Amino acid sequence: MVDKNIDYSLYLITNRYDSSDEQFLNIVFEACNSGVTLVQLREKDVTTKRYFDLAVAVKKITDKFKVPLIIDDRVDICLAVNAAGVHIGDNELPVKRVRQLIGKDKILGVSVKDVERAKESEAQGADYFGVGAIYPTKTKVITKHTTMATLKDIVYNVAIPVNAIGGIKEDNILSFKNTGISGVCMVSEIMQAENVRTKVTNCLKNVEQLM
Ligand code: TZP
Repeated sequence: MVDKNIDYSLYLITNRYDSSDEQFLNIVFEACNSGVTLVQLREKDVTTKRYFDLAVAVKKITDKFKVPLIIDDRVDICLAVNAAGVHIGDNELPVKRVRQLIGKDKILGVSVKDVERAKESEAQGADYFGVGAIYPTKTKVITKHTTMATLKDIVYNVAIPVNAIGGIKEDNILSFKNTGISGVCMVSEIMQAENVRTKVTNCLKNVEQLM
């Protein structure tokens, strides 16, 4: 059984950019070794086999550090590697169906951009939300800007953890003070850091001030 008492505070979402698999896995290793609290493997445009192989390799690392692994979009990959959970966006299976497929013990994350969808997704079995993009991002993603006011509104209207995403950097983490979020999700700030250990350590210090 998966422990659902998850620490969302520093949530790393992966992107491989142009790195080799070895370089990519080294970054994930270093990030986990430095204290990220949750990892999401996020792959677009890869074959099922490639996604599975990457998930197996990443899970070896996350397991070593006892960091839960979430798989983006793909329920089948989540189940195949026995990941802690899956994260879905707007154009995926309905939240209720995903919950039925993964069972009650796995974590189900959902991207939401307004209170209405948040309430509906919560009722259908979501465990946490990712809300954004709060700040402009260069990471390849189909998203739209979400205001701090909307973020706070969602936090206020749901009982489950809400995490901010989009353009979050070491230097703007403190702007989330008093928003009530449970964590910050970061892609490029960590995956492209010159020194992953220093970056994660500094981000953790800032995140601690939010909680
Ligand atoms: N969803 C909303 S913004 C985003 C995702 C996956 C990308 C965030 O990337 P970065 O590099 O942390 O801005």
